[in-house]
Amino acid sequence: MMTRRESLKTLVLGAGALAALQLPGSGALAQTPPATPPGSAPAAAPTGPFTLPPLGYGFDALEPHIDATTMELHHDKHHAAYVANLNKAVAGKADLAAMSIDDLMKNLSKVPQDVLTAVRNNGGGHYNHSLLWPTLKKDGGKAPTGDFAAAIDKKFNNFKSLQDLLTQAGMLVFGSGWAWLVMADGNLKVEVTSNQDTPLSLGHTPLLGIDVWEHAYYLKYQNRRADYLAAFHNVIDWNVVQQRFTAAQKG
Ligand code: MN3
Repeated sequence: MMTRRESLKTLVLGAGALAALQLPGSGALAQTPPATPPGSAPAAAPTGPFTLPPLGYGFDALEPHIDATTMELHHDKHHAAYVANLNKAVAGKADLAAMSIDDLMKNLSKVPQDVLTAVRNNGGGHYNHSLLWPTLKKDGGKAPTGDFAAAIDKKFNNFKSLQDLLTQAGMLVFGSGWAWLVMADGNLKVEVTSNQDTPLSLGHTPLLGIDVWEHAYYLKYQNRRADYLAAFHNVIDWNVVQQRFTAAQKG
């Protein structure tokens, strides 16, 4: 009998082919609506165990690559809504409320069906955005060094090829989703997820996520996702990504 993980079809870029990433669940689950539409939930005061982390820098810190209004809405409204809706989903479920967001996303199989979609979408949204903010900084994009650089060269030939692969992955996400650099079975890998699905639920360790939901870029770039992705490379803090790589190596 196949485990859930074995049944997943993950994506390997580089061969030029992209397959839809399927997270655990039945066809019925796959047909459930995508994650919370923008602005559909109020960013209410914390009423549960999960909280919105601070951005860590000013909304305008990433100008001109990512505009201040987008950053403010993205953090204060979109991410806040995922947190609020996740807290609603786990309300009255002490076992879920006691879990860390990491453990929750690693163990979707333990989440009861009545809140699985809400936890998957909003928990993923909370986790993914919490991972995103610290990887961004002004004047980013500088190539990694040391063991991480060596691992990149070994897997992708060179840093530029990795950057190109991440851009390609971001372009190939159909609709809303993320492009990722992850550690999977001890190896670096580029993959994509739909909606707010997270590599953590596949047993992978995300190192860098690129949000290609329209809410991440539409105000400044409208339909020009390629321009957003090109600009995004200028604000990636590869030092943080490298720290995650090092931690994953030890873990
Ligand atoms: Mn987003």
